[in-house]
Amino acid sequence: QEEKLETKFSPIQFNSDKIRSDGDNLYTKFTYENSIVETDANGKYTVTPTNVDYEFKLDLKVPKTGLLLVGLGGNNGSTLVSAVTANKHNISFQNKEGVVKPNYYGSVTQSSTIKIGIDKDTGKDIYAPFNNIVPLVNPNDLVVSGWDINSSSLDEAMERAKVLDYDLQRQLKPYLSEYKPLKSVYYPDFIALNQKERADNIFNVDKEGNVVTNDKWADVERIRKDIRDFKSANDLDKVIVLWSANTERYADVLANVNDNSENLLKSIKENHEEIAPSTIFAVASILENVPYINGSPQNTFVPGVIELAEKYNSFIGGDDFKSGQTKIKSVLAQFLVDAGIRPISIASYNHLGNNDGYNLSAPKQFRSKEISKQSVVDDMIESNQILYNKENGTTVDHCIVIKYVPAVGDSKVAMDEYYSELMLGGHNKISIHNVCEDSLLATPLIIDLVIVTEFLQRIQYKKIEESDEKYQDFYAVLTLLSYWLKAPLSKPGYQAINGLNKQRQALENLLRLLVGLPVNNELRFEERLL
Ligand code: NAI
Ligand code: DG6
Repeated sequence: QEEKLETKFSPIQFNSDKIRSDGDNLYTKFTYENSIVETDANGKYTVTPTNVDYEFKLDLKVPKTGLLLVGLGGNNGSTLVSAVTANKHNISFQNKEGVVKPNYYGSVTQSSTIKIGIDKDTGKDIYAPFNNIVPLVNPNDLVVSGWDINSSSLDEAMERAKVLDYDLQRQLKPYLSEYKPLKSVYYPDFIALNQKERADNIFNVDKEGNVVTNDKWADVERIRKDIRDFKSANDLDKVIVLWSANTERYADVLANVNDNSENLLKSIKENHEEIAPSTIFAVASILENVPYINGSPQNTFVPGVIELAEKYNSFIGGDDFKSGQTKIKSVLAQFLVDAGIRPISIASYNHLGNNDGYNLSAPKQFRSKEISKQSVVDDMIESNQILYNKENGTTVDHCIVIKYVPAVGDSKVAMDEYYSELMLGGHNKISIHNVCEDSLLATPLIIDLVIVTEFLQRIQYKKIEESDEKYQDFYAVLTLLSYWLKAPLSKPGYQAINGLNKQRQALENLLRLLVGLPVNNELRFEERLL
């Protein structure tokens, strides 16, 4: 039995004999329990419980962290800088309902709690703030900058976005006017043609100001330099790059082009047409060993990019923020299937009037979004062979419609109909009308993605029984970010997990195990056994 540790890293005292600290790091012993299933030729399962002993090492020092947003001048970008500024400077404002204090509602790390145990006397569940368990970056301390193909300063971008109440915009204006997006890479073929007039802040232009796409390696080098300059100018320990720019069309995945890391680098140097701006940003980030997160649906993470991230052990995560309609779907569809009810069709419509909607009104960009919105129920269907099988069918009719309606601006309207089969030929229809204030839902996700990515960089592990004493980092594809993403990128060969509750459980249990608590269960023997 090891000595009890005084937990200075948290306001909570964790009395676990599984943890120790040398002041700089927290070391935790954890037994990972699972069960391995073997299926024989007749489909019979044999299940064997397994356990593996690990030691985790968490660096307790919270680093000075910078965030570089691609698409800084967009609705999400300007709302993110507004949120951080309002919270940092404690800017309250007046709306028609009274005074509103700044907050980070919608952020799991800042505004949610996790269960830490049950009360000693009453047995009642006790919850603590998510960010009280282990040291995490405070979003107020993030240094934010980024690129945009549009030159507007962020006060102008905030006004253009029409997301925030006027009284808040008025107070934020002097702060936001200080933010000017860096010049960016623009390859017109990848985003909608209707974005062309916005593109006045580009570095890949010739002397006459015409866009050139014939030196893509120079574009990588330029972004790499921007990352390094930002880091040194702000004296940062870490930088994270996150794509919140327009949705691009899918890039074709081609043999000898982007199918492995070597071909990918060669194709960039040869200015191949399937190299997108987002590829340039992802590759630059990986080569700088800076995490890169994709908040949009395009397939930036082609096999060559994933392999490059693996080689450099540089973190990547994506795709596409899961903010409103899809977040509800990742709860509701899971609920229906887990309840033994058989969804037959899901029809999802939405209309929105912001620049994202304008870009998505072009067919190729819509297609990227359609793919990411559609994939969200795949694993749930596959999990239940009583409901989905050869006889009944193995799919749900899943229809995605997005329309651009300028009048509704950033207040996206999402309407869904879930049509399901019940017992003995019965049917159930659930209709949802959901007004998503898009950027106010998406911005807290950006904060969480950044804070959790930084945190994951501070965790290392080793298997206890192995003689090799070296601690390792997590695998390069950060599937622990999937809670916030519509089409979670997974390790090649593994299936994406879409259910929101499963995604959240993984995060909670990671925090719990690091402080020496058992993984969460709801067995509640205190009340259920005599
Ligand atoms: P937006 O259209 O307001 O902002 C995008 C910004 O990216 C624009 O300012 C544009 O000028 C800039 N941009 C385009 N190409 C660029 C490049 N190559 N380099 C640098 N900047 C570039 O869009 P919004 O609402 O901020 O959304 C951003 C992205 O996030 C979109 O792809 C959207 O589909 C995705 N998303 C948004 C969600 C939301 O709820 N707001 C949820 C899920 C995904
Ligand atoms: C229309 O679907 C625009 C999109 O960018 C969405 O607003 C965004 O992808 C959020 O999607 P969801 O399905 O999580 O509300």
